[in-house]
Amino acid sequence: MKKKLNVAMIGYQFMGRAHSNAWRQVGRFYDLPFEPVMKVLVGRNQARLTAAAGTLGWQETATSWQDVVARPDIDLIDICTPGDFHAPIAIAAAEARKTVLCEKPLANTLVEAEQMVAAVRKAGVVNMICHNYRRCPAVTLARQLIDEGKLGTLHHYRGVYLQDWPANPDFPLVWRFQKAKSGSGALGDLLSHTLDIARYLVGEPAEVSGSLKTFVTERPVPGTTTKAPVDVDDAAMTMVRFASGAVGTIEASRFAVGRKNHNRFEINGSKGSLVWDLERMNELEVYIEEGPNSGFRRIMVTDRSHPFCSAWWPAGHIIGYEHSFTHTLLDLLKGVAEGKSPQPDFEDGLKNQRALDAIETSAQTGQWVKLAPPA
Ligand code: SOE
Repeated sequence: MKKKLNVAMIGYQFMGRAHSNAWRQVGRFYDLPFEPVMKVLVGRNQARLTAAAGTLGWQETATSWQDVVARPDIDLIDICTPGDFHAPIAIAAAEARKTVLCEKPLANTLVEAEQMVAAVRKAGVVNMICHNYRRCPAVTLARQLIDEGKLGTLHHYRGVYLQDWPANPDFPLVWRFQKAKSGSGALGDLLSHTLDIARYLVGEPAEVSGSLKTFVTERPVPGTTTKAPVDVDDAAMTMVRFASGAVGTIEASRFAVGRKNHNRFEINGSKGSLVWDLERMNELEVYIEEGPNSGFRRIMVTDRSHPFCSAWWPAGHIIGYEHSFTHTLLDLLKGVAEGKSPQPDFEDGLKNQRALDAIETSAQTGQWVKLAPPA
């Protein structure tokens, strides 16, 4: 009999659904050190919460996250709320000696992110931030190829993350358009992912030159025709000078009409290049310089030997977006067993946040902003 690990999850919208699916699947496909138990789902509206817990598979519900964090039978807190709740919940969870998993971006402000890192360091608890795209098998393979030196010296990172869901100016002023709730717009929501992939594959950014744009400056308050101001960006762009000497561009937009979830990067090194696109997430395009007939080739990253693939289907039987969350939980649970935070952890979240903060400063001043060298 495996030891049980009781999980409480706060929030049950899109990310809560994705995490719940992963909690349900992870132990059915991978041999885990623990048996995760979907113990408590936390939210504010009891009727909606009860319905969500039934659909998603949680045993109990609770309307006070403070009570749940204090429960001695809860081992792990999974934070899927809007950004304004990340810091208070994560800090309380760390103080209560729970393992903490937190959705991205880590916090709404740099100060909060620093406080969160201080709390998990002091408590010595295992912690992780959910940048799930690192664990798409093709992205993990990209890292392996880079580590093996197949690309030589890295020169360029070119990342885009494009969506279009609020391009209509009548789309309501939901929390994602309110700085107090979300911290920022496309910057924290989308660019943070592409930046995380850049940090994972290319290394630390040393300097950024950013630009932010809000196209629709007021939107209808939900359920009314009254408009109120939008105080976050709709699009965020940055040039990056990496500490390694590589250079990059990252662009994120919610106004790329026709693009639903276009998350793509290209990396060019002295000996080769890599291209990945979430819309074809099982494939990695690889170019290795080998003379006139080198050409790009397409690797289907579904062989048993490929990262995370041994537990799924026979080669060629593709997996999807949701699997990246299952892989994230797999590594989190292994981390709990070893007492070691898997990457990306809160420290990574803080480094990401420093870069987001620098991009905002640069957008305001029109100057390049240097990031402190990694501690
Ligand atoms: C925004 O639309 C969003 O849901 C992000 O918040 C997620 O992190 C991203 O993976 C998909 O898009």
